Amino acid sequence: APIGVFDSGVGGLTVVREIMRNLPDERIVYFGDTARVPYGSKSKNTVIRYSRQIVHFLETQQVKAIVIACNTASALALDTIEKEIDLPIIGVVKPGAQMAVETTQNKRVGVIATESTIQSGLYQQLITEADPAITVYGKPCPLFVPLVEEGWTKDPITEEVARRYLAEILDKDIDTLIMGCTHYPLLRSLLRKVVGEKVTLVNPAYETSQALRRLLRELDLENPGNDELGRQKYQFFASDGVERFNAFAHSVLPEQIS
Ligand code: DGN
Repeated sequence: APIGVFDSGVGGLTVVREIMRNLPDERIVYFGDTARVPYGSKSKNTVIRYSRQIVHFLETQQVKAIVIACNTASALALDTIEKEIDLPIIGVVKPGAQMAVETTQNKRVGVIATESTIQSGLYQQLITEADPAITVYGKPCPLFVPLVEEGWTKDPITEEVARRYLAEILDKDIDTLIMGCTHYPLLRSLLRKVVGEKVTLVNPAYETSQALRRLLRELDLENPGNDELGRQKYQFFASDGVERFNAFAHSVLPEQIS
């Protein structure tokens, strides 16, 4: 059976990419809610309602586990949805928060994400629960999503935007920065330039692929990897704009999809 992965749109493909790379024997069914993106500025109730609908769709695809690739939906909807379904389900926030706790030496961690994710306080909460000595500095960076979708991941304009957004948290002398939104790992080299060499960048998409591997192993749900799936291996659904979705997918994923 496949892994169900969903996101508010195309950004969750950064999570798909990590699952493809790190769990190459697993099948994936992806749903991107491109008709209703962004989630980052919507209320908790709305994000829960949308997430619930998508989870029901994924259940009809006979998935064995679900990954909420969207940071906003992970922060706002996971705790509600996990009580409603029988399937194992994980989000991206917890794996990202855990890695930040393990990484920081000076106990000063920055989180950049959408407005809703920062406002939910979940990254902050999980980190300080794990280690109360850590201080977390959150900063919403709403302009990053459209800039990435425009393809401006190496553009001087995006770099200037990043400098403005990050000035405040870099002043706090953080040594670890969580890229807490699906799109931000695509800005990795630009962010590296802005934050310098001393700050470790945490990618929740990668950490989630590792958490998924542990979960599947624990529940004995790993795919043995001997079936011939061909094109069926990865399936993608979007609620609107399939052309645009494809174009973005081709720029993010390691292999061609249909
Ligand atoms: N996928 C969203 C997130 O990771 O928070 C970003 C896109 C959005 O819905 N604003």
